[in-house]
Amino acid sequence: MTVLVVATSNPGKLKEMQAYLDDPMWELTLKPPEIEIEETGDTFSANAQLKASQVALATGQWAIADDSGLEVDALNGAPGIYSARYGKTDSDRIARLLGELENETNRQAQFVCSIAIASPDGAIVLQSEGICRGEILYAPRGKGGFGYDPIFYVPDKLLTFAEMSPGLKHSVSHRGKAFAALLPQLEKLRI
Ligand code: ITT
Repeated sequence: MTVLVVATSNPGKLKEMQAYLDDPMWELTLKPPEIEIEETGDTFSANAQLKASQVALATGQWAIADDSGLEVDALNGAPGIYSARYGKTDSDRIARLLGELENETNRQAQFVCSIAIASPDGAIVLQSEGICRGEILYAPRGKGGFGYDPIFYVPDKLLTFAEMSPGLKHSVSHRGKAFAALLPQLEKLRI
């Protein structure tokens, strides 16, 4: 069993990542709260690499990080990599986004998730990305999930992420797709 430090402070993400990494090969531990990484990259991928690499170096263990966010077409891709910094709480962030979209009729958007895994020396050994297209509703719907889930509607499923079971969100979401691409590569590593 190899220790893998999950490099996130977001409890919603952590819960999903734990479900995807439910494998006896890994002993998951949480990033110590005193390790704070400044997200200075200008892409999801750069920030995921930064978080994984810095946490691996600081702990001397393998580390996995996820950088993700919501890109809204009518806002030229905003909030994008600034999704977490769009407000203090999930409801502030949702209110700001809905305010900026107001009566805009183009509600097309996508969630993006980039994942990186670093070895204990900080080197990035694996990376993957997943995208899920959807639409931004005019008002929140549903109580599940976290973050922007209540306003992100997936037309194929007729549900918001917050109305989906964890299993359904897993099968369609940006994070689910990124993990689906990553897990076979991870198994090949055989650390
Ligand atoms: P860590 O960096 O500590 O992992 P964070 O919340 O700061 O946590 P990010 O910088 O990657 O993470 O920001 C992601 C933002 O996008 C944050 O506001 C999330 O709530 C939101 N987000 C990401 N995935 C989401 C999902 O599946 N559903 C809803 N919101 C999501």
